Amino acid sequence: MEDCRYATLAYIFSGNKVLLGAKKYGGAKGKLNGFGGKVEKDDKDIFDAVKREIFEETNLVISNPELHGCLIFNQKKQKKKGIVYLFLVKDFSGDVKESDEMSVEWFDIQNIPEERMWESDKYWFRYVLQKRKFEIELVFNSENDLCDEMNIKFVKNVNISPNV
Ligand code: 8OG
Repeated sequence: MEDCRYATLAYIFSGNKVLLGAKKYGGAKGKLNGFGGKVEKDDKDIFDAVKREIFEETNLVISNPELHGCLIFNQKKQKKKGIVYLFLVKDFSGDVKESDEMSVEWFDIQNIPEERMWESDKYWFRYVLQKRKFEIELVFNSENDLCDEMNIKFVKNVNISPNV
């Protein structure tokens, strides 16, 4: 069986704003992103996992996360795959508070500094704002910094791996 690492990633919307954060340390330090992280063994499913991560990283309690995307990351020289389930969130309560791990900031969706995001997000981030559902496979070179290939498919419903 393939060795996969499963994670979640959520974009929280309020009117014409989206909540983004930047990691405060590690390899992704300073990169603007949605909120999420590894699916843990105690999570019931990916929906439970994304709720937990959002609470940990933003202090918001969310409901009805909508599964809108699946990002499949492949590295050329490794068998290991990363699968990230992407969610849109409109229902939440509580006050946004930043964590030790990430900053939090609302951005106008017309005015997002995309140059502060991961390089390969340019292939799909616009579809998040358009609220389209998609599955995308990104193949990285051996240095794991450049995306050499990508395949995107728009879907009615995002497929969830039975192994997650
Ligand atoms: O727990 P951990 O720090 O590993 O979580 C990583 C988070 O980053 C998780 O929400 C999934 C997300 N993520 C990747 N790769 C990429 C990427 O290329 N672009 C974006 N926007 N997010 C990513 O793991």
